[in-house]
Amino acid sequence: MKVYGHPLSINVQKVMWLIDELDLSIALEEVDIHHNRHDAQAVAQRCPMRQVPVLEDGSNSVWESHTILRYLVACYGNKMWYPDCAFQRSCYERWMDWCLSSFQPVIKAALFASTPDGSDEGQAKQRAMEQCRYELERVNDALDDQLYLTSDRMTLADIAVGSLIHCLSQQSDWVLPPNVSRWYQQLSDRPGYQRWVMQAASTLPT
Ligand SMILES: N[C@@H](CCC(=O)N[C@@H](CS)C(=O)NCC(=O)O)C(=O)O
Repeated sequence: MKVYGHPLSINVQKVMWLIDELDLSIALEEVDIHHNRHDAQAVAQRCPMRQVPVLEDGSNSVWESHTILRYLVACYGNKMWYPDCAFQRSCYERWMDWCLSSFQPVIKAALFASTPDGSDEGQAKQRAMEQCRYELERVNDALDDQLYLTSDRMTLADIAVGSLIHCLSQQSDWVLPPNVSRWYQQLSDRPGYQRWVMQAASTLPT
């Protein structure tokens, strides 16, 4: 098994962090799909969207980062990572869906859009920052009486959303809300988070 991806991609970082948590020996096949034609072809053969990450498991290719996370825990996780009960799974899956559909696009617009101040785009960036702060407060609420996002145990919700917190923590003009800051410290103690998320300079999908 291998993962095609680039270590600077947050979507790749999520997958590699989970691989560490599950103690699986799945290597990262580093690809540069924008500058290397051979790499671009290898990814295009495995993912119709020509994006990374892609997990290759024998003759199967699995793409979309959160689908890969679900696949890995379903195949290789214990009951803590992949409970039998559909409702228990929904408790972390809703965070994963929220993360991809709402939180991650807002972070991308707030932190990674390069726009001149005062322009329409600059105002859009400002609005995205306000939305990002609002959503971070909702994450803070969820962490009010528990160690992790869904309970006192780590789940895929923490892998998906937690992967984004490091880049927010690096913003000099941002202060993480208190529960989020405590949760970030917990994640920072995990070797997989240190190796794949913290040690890479973060970027978001282009
Ligand atoms: N929703 C996808 C997004 C994948 C994605 O945007 N990947 C980026 C890297 S983070 C990529 O491959 N960009 C290259 C391109 O789109 O050409 C996922 O979560 O896997």
